[in-house]
Amino acid sequence: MQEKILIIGSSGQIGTELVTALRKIYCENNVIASDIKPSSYEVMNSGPFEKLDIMDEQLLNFIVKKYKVTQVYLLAALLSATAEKNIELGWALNMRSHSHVLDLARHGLIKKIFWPSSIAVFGPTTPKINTPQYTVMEPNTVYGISKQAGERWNEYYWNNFNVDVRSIRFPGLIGWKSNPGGGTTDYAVEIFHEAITKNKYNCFLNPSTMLPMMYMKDAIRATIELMESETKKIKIRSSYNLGGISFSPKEIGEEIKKHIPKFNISYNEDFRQKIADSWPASINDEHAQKDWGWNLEYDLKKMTEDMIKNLTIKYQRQSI
Ligand code: AKB
Repeated sequence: MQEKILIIGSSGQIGTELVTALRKIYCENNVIASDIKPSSYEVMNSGPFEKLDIMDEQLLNFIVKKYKVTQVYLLAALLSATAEKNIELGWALNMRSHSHVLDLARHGLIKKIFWPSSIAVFGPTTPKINTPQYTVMEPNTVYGISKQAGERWNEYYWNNFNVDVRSIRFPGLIGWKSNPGGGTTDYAVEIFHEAITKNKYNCFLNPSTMLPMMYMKDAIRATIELMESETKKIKIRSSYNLGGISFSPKEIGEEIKKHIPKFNISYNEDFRQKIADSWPASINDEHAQKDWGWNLEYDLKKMTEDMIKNLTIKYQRQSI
């Protein structure tokens, strides 16, 4: 049977790249991009796009039936920093969108769901180094609480309604195709933009804040590998830990300096420092490795080279 895939949140950090990757595998017309706002030129011009406010359950059902959708990737969410500024919207959007999509599967309209969780499910009482899959989880941000509740819903829908929902606890994601999206880890995206355009960056976290991060190419590959794994291999239905690479603002600054010697980083902590301090510094992902063969490709050096190369070309093209 031909898969028809709906991506909700195609204008965001993951969506921008995932739509293109899935269109290469499943063909342009079988991957429907959707978002409340238009997506990148590449996404808008390579296949179908539907304007969708994910709070509108009726419209979601209409789109799913119109295209005979079989799989949904629900990427729309308010990230940690943005959700702290509007807690009601953060909670409503993150929770309702999720239950709308889970219910599509429960009622037999779709067969498979991808829903990203986050390292934000952990909190200040979680062991910080090499954080295990199963551990204390007391998140203290709206975003983290919504992701933790979402993980519990995933497992509940799998256990009680056999809903095939798959999930990854993403670390901070770094990519060059889209702009930062309101997350605490987004300093590690902003730093590249400012290094290339201004040779300097004023970081909102302190120099030694270690956080787990991942290059977008690895994150997209992980998502597709998890979704394409045989059902029997998926032993964890809440969400899988993925480790990525751990570094501090000082360390990434030093790596960027190797390519842009004039680059200078300064520091001015804001409210996001407290969020970062509540998250792990590094993550243990042995379950993902064992269950579905996860393997990281990009380290800090390789990611920095690729980011600087591609972002520089992007800015050069924009200035022509
Ligand atoms: C954020 O910083 O809010 C996100 C995340 C870690 O999920 N990038």
